[in-house]
Amino acid sequence: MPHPKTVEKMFECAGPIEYKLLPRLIHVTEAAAIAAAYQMGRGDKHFADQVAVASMRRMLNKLDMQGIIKIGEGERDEAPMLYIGEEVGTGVGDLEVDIAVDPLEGTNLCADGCPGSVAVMAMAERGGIFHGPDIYMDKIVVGPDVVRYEKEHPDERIDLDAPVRQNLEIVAKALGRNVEELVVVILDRPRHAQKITEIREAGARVRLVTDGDLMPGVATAIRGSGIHMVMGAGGSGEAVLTAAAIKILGGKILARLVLPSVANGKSKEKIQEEIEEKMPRLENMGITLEKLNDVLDTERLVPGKDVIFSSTAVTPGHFLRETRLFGGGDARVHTISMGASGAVRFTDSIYIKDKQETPLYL
Ligand code: VTB
Repeated sequence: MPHPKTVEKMFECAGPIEYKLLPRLIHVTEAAAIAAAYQMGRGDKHFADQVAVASMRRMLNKLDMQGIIKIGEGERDEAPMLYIGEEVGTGVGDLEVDIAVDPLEGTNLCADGCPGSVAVMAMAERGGIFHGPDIYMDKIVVGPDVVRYEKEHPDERIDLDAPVRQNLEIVAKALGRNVEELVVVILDRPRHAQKITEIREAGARVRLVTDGDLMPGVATAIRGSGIHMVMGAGGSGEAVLTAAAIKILGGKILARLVLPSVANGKSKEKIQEEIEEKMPRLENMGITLEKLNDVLDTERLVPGKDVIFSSTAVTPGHFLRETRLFGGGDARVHTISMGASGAVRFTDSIYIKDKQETPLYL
């Protein structure tokens, strides 16, 4: 179907989740971001996460839906709430919704008052979000220009197993740039030392981030963000959330599950320990040791049709302004939200407490 040209047609295209829940989803991530912003820079990442989780959970439970958390805070962070499998929503109505959530992506960044922490959530119809374990995913994320280029040049495709240089050359051609002009975001971890060297040797520029490679993934689909590609292994939940946004924006992610002990080059014993600890759970999800190596593309990670996504910055973002707090509980938040119909919003919202007292600035 050709892309609808008018707002009216787009309105008709929106599925029930986008139509009914996207306006609410924005409030969910904004509430969590404001809660976290009060804990910014206080050095307590667990508490910052906890208030964001609690806020999100309260907001989710006000929504008329039968929601299930598919990607949550269950295993890796051992946070008390919004765990995988948790049911949320009032249960009223017939909207059956799968949810991926990271109430505070970049907890360290928030606790340290550093750029890059966000509250983020995605939703889709039942079965529309990858049901996977909270381990790592190795991944490559690129924007829509690369997808278009691949369609025009079927022999030149981004490949998770191809040499770094080859992938960079495809991205450069797709963007009409030289490899030297590309910026690749990658988590600053010893496990990425080799990849970082290869990116640099190929001539591209690297932006290392100490945490939070989810929003840089989204940024690959936004011209002017200065980010052209994301690579490397990070949280699998973060990768699925990236996939939700990148699917809506027409970009692409390729990912592969990997056990943290393997990615981080731990000893044979440690790897064996992790296999014994995690594989039974993984097998319950239909992921055997062989399947662990499957390449998961955007469609596998987020097969949903009625997908929505919202992210609100807590601290300054790659393309979002931070949450700002004023007197007496007033707050100003910057959010990117979007739905499968193609409606993408950057919203600058002000929550005023006292209408007479609060000055409103442009
Ligand atoms: C990444 C990053 C996250 O965890 O997922 C990372 O995107 C996982 O890697 O922001 P490490 O175990 O090496 O930290 C975060 O940094 C936090 O969830």
